[in-house]
Amino acid sequence: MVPISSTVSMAHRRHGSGIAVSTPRRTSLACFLACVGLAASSASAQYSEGFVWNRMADWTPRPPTDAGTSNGNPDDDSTGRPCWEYRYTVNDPNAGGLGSSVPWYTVATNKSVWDSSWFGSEAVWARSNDVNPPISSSLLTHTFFSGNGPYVPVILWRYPGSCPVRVSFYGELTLVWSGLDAQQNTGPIDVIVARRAASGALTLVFSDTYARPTNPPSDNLTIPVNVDGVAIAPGDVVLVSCRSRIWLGSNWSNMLDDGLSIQVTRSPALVDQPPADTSTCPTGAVSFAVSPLGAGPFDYQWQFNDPVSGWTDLSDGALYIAGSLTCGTINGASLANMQVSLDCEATPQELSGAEFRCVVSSSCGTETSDSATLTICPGDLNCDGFVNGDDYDAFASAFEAGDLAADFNHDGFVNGDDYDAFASAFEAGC
Ligand SMILES: [Ca+2]
Ligand SMILES: [Ca+2]
Ligand SMILES: [Ca+2]
Ligand SMILES: [Ca+2]
Repeated sequence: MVPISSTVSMAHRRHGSGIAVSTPRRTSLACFLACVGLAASSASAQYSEGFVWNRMADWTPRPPTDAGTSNGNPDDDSTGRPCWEYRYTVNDPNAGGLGSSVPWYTVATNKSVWDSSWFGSEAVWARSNDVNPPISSSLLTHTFFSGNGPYVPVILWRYPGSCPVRVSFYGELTLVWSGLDAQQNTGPIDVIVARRAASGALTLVFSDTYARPTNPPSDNLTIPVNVDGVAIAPGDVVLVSCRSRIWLGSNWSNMLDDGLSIQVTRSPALVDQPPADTSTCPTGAVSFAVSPLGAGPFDYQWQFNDPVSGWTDLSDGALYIAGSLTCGTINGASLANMQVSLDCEATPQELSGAEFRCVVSSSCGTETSDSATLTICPGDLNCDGFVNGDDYDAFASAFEAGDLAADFNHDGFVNGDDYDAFASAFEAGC
């Protein structure tokens, strides 16, 4: 255990070390305040594109009567929904740093309690009154004394929305190597921003191990963060934490996270995986699939980018191109998985490169997936995925016999034009 006297001493020095808050963080806070107007409607708990969570801006002090309790933990965002939860990992002999089999942020956490005065200074969430690890409005601290640093602060951001979104994590984090023997606090620091899905699956959004700067020497290191497109569904949690790797002397490492913001960049986000590009032969069959994000039920509407009329809703049955030419059969135009069986009257080149996409809807709204491209390999006559001598032989024998199977340009005649067209498709390969 950390001696109380050491803890007191640490705390006074911690604030005496004078961590500067840089201008860019102030600027991002101002930007945040300007963006609050984009707040979501409170009825549906749906957050609009542009909405920003910033822990410092959302920080709500508790009344002194809440000291020693976890009232108000989690703290709420600017719409009044609880989301910022203050915790710490409990000593676990198996817990290690990034890359270990049991990294610290995967270990069970306990809720912190309100301490309205951290050794006479600012308010924090902590293990108990003046007991490490503290988390203030702007930073979290991993403290260690004589090789003992078993309590690591962990911030949990619990997504308070009822509909899935995609978010960006942007801004900066600043590490500060501090302590009574700060010259000994030279060890690297692990930093994580991780997403924990409702299923319990953990994904690192942002993580690395940072060495204390030596050239030039500095106690501070600012880390830019810019990760976009992270899918967040109801029940998901984001963990933010830092942990020193080497525990020497009576020291602590701070991470300022007030410059880190989470912004909604897509709302609602209903498409988890868009359809994939695919290729086939002129008489082949392919499927396009989209997987949804969050809870259903979902409606699906597949679309085709028609060369004449643009994006057009598909329905089961014949696939038309340019309004009239039948190019095959659609099955599952309103399902998550759609099959396209090709049989083009037109030359298959007219459909090659065609784009398909899916409009996914739920009670949260609508999202259109990215499009997938269908590539048709005209020279692959026997549909085995390759263009080789077998295809050449198949064409040559049909051509010799005057069989319409050799009518490569689909004009109703078998002649030299077909031979030339097949020859160039053969050259091109798949
Ligand atoms: Ca708040
Ligand atoms: Ca206190
Ligand atoms: Ca072939
Ligand atoms: Ca022909």
